[in-house]
Amino acid sequence: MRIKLTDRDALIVVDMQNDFMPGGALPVPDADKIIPRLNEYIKLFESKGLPVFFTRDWHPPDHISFKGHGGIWPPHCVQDTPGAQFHPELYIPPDNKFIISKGTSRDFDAYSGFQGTILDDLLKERGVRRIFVGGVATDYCVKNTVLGGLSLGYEAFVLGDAIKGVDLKPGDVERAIDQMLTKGAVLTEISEIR
Ligand code: VGL
Ligand code: ZN
Repeated sequence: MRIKLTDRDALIVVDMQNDFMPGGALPVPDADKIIPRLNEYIKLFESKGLPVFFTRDWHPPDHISFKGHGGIWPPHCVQDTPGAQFHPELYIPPDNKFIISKGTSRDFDAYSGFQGTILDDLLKERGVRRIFVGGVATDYCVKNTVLGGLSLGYEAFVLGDAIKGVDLKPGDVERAIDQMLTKGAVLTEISEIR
């Protein structure tokens, strides 16, 4: 299926932070391998004057998702630490980009970039109707961002060649993709997008 980008489209790059990369606090296998492809998408959207949103996990040091504080995850993406920075090779455009921090309050977690943020308002202000979503993790924040967008009425495209998952339980990634498609998302890749 060929997809032509229009002025109602936006790119959402999910959580491409050091802690989610190999060697980080909560590594997603091969997460760094998708950076070149994500950069292609980012430059494509930039070249068309379309907005690019970068979500980031941005937790306080005692966040409830952390082991010892009620959660299941090792501490990760603690505000203002190197692990919370975007991977240095990720291309961040100088203009028309937005950083969306989530999971910022101690007592709430957010797997969706829409949860507790102004992402929906920023998209609506710009007349965005279709979101293109890549990043990590397929089975957590990518999935929940796509499902959140769909339930808010956006059309959602999952960038199949620019996502990586955790697969804590084998099959989680496949199930996550299936769930997104069942709710109406479209799975696509760079060769289909113009
Ligand atoms: C994520 C686990 C915990 C994600 C964030 O970005 O997918 N996963 N916090
Ligand atoms: Zn987190």
